[in-house]
Amino acid sequence: MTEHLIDPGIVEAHNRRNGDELAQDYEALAGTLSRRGIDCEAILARVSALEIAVPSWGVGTGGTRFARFPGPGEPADIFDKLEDCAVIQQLGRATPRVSLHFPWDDTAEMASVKARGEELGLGFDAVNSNTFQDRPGQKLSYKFGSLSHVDAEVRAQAIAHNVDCISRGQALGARALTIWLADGSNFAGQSHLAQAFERYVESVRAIEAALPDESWRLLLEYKNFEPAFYATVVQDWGSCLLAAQAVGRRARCLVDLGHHAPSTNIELIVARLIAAGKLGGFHLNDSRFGDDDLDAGSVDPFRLFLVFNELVDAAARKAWDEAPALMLDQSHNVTDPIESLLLSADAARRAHAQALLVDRVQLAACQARNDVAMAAETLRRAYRTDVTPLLAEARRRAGGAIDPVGAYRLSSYRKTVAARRPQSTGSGGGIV
Ligand code: RM4
Ligand code: MN
Ligand code: MN
Repeated sequence: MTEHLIDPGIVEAHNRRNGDELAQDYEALAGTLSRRGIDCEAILARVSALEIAVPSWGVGTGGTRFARFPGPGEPADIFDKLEDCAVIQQLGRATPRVSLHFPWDDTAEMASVKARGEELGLGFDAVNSNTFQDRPGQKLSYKFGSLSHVDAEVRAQAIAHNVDCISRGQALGARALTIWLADGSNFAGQSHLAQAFERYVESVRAIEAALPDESWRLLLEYKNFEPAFYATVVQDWGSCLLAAQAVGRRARCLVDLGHHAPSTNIELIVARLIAAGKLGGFHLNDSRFGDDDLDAGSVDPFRLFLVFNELVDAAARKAWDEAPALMLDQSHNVTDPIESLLLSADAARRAHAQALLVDRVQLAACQARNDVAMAAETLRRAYRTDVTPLLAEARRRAGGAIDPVGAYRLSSYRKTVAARRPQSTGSGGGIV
């Protein structure tokens, strides 16, 4: 029996109050879709099956390089974080797994973390390594890089950390390791551009060789800049693809939506990675300038839709051996992280639902006759459809809340945990 941290009676009462209105809205939507030849129930089933992992670091308040302003009741350790993630799953029913980051989350035995996850109805997604910071007592510094460092001993230490992350992941029942590498240079001439990349690939090969079995994935992130502003070792999808291809079948590229220059056509990158058989996963978020880590779909929901449109199209064409893993990767600086994650999971499912509504036969016909206006309109028509009742109905049927943020506020969960969790201090900057 799953332990619920919010009294199910609160969710039930809230759903009762909103139930009649939802039933009417859902019926109206089903009618609209049926006129278009779309079975609303079939879309609902597909949307309900879409699972998005949440990052353990996302439930804490993030910050900028300048400051962090923590809210009340911040999680202090991995067990607090699991509780907040369980609340998100209880209300939203879209996020059944948590992604851990090491060493940030290695404050406890993995067996007890796994057991607590089970009690709360949570599983574990990809584990994340961290060689972008030094930890207290660490033998060698990552100041000048880690997996691509000029010194083989530093590289060996970074490889060993990643291998340790894999065994932690194994203990949790995870099946993937995600590597985001901060390595690079801040000055022209600081490092040898070609050799740094070769060293990185060689290190990743050693990590890949430590994966437990064929079902495991090694997800490689790329990022255009920061903290290496002159030249990042894995700075774009091209470098990432080269690395994934050099390393082998289990290595795949991970597209973090925020890791691109503004106005980059990310859906085109997605299409290319699918064609190469190397799209392993996503870190969903939104951004204005760079790795802002804003809530998914909060700035440009149309772009999120266009990304999902590629995924739905690829699934329909059976263009991949497995669907990419989805995760949120956001920094919540001015909102309650639980609310942001609930709304972001909803945004992802919304984009997926809208993409499922695209009339692909009509789109293909428009493309074949170069009917540009109607091709674009075919996409926009799907995007304009308000699928809110479908998302709410999916949650309700799964035992979640019709309006998850409304139910969350009613529950006073934040106030309750703030009474027993020590107040976190805001001093010092920090990215997450
Ligand atoms: C990076 C990257 C990684 C995340 C860290 C915290 O920019 O997105 O996925 O682990 O931030
Ligand atoms: Mn990321
Ligand atoms: Mn990032």
